[in-house]
Amino acid sequence: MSGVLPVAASETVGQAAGQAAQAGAPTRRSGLLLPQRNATRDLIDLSGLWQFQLDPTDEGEANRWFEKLPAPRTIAVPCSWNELFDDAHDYLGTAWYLQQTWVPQRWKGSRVFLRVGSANYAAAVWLNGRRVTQHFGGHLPFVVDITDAIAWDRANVIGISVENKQLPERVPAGIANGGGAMGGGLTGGYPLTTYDFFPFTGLHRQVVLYSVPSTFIDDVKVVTDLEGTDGVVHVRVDASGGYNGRGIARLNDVDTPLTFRSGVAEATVRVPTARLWHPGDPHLYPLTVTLGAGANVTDSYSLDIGIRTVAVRGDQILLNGQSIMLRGFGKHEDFPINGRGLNVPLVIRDGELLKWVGANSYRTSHYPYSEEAMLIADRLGFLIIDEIPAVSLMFTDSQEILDKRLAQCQQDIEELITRDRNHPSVIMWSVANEPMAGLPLAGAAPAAAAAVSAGTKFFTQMYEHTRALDPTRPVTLVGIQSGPVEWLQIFDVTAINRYYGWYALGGRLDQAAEALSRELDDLHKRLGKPIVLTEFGTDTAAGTHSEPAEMWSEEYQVEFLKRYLDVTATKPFVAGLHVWNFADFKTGQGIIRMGGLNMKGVFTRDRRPKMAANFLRSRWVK
Ligand code: GCB
Repeated sequence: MSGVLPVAASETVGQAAGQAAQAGAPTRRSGLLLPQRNATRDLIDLSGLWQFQLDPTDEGEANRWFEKLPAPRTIAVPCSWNELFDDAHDYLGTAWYLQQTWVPQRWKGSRVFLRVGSANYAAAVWLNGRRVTQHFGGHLPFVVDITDAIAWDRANVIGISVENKQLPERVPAGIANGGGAMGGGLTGGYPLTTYDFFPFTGLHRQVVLYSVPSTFIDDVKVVTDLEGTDGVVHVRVDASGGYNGRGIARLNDVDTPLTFRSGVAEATVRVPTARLWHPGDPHLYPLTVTLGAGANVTDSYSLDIGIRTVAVRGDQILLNGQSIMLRGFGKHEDFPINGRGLNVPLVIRDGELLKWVGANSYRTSHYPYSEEAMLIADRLGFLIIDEIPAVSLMFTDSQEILDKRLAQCQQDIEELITRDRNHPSVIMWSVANEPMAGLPLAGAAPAAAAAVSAGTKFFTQMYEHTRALDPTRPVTLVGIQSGPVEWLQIFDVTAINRYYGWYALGGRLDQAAEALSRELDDLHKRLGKPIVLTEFGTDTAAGTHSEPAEMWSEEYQVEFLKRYLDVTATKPFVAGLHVWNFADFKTGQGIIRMGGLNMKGVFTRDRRPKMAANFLRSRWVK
């Protein structure tokens, strides 16, 4: 039986690894609870039109652009800026966002927080001319207490600077030397990045103000277990200010008393003959926790939970004690115009299409997705491999740089687990995608021993850190083709990306299938763990056809997928198949990405099915 999760790092100064310390209030790493409105809490969503200005010479701070922009234009929040303005298409430097809002008088006496859902990559926030916080790392929320900086008699001015400079110490890392002799990114493209997806930039999710009572529920942690047919739900509630008093955990209309000591209360609630959460029946139970009880409730917070267990036994992944096969995709948050900005209708549509094609799972490649996406996964029953933005980490870099990246990765996983741990859909954490001990696809060249051992040290630390934060879920790392097996060895589940038949053995699908089969058997023999193929796919120009099947045609994509599905069907240790990719997505410009697109989608960028989508549906829908 698993215990209640330990507390995540709390009250951490909002300063990332390797960044010079700057004035700013603490950014809280506990209490990333999704803000909600109820009898004791309120919120103002600042989504909509903001003022905006590019700052290519980084003069904004000195000239107080956080109070007034000299030449503003209007932008949408949330949204990436790149597909809105032609002069900002490839711009990754600093830009400024400005908004004004009154704070209602009825919030006086409450604590008020400002929460930024995702600013990619680095952001600093000013309120009424005062710098209140900063944050490094896109895709995860940060929160700052602004109670003492609020003006009650006029509109409050919120200024946010955002930049996505591709610096080597960041995660993902930038390219240090201007791209070397060829002046290109990892895939030869522009902008210069170490990954192929487009480096969309901006305020990507909502900016909200929310109020809570002066003593409030700061965090809720739920861990579920099974005893026979009963569900056992461990609830831990953290309250602010060392609260000592009573409360209630109401699960499915049954009240369990909570007793807080020094701000912490724990309870174990039994749910007789529980309806377990799983993809075929993603049943959710409502949970509300309160401070105080009856007429004296001073704060409450509600969420839906799923009762389920996840485990790895031998070479199987178990959901509720039963072996489960993950069927689905690697995805991206990507759509025309919005870029990586939150697009709620798209989250819903993708959920529908995932169901239509018969998927039960996906990976949040290559960064954490929106909280809306996680809620939809809970409700529709998708098994999520939840990944931090650690894509293409290179271990031939200096120790100083590796140390800075490690600190950023640790911050990312702490924030991700704090945000997502209560989602039943999340079944695994992924701490990296395709780390490298040398140039990619240099298959024949043995990886440099020093780089392999630097990576082994790095990933052992990441594994241990992640397990300490959440002992209830397996942890994985997604390995690149020809990458070091030593790194895979550290993790609970072997996750690998393979492109036999595309980047290797292109056009030779029979040989590709044989190579895949051999390597899977070999890896299983060496590691003895479940293997998830987290990427396999071919670029496919929708509407291009050929007989016999040739690369880039829809027929080739179908044939390729058929081989992979057939080979893996004979290997019971293969516990998951994630096709790369769910949909075509935007990349930089380069000679291997026609039209600035990665076309390995089984749907087009605007979500029309290619032949491959129908093929997968014919295999996956029972
Ligand atoms: C990979 C990467 C993914 C790329 C993909 C490709 O291995 O993990 O980010 O998009 O290959 O299509 O090249």
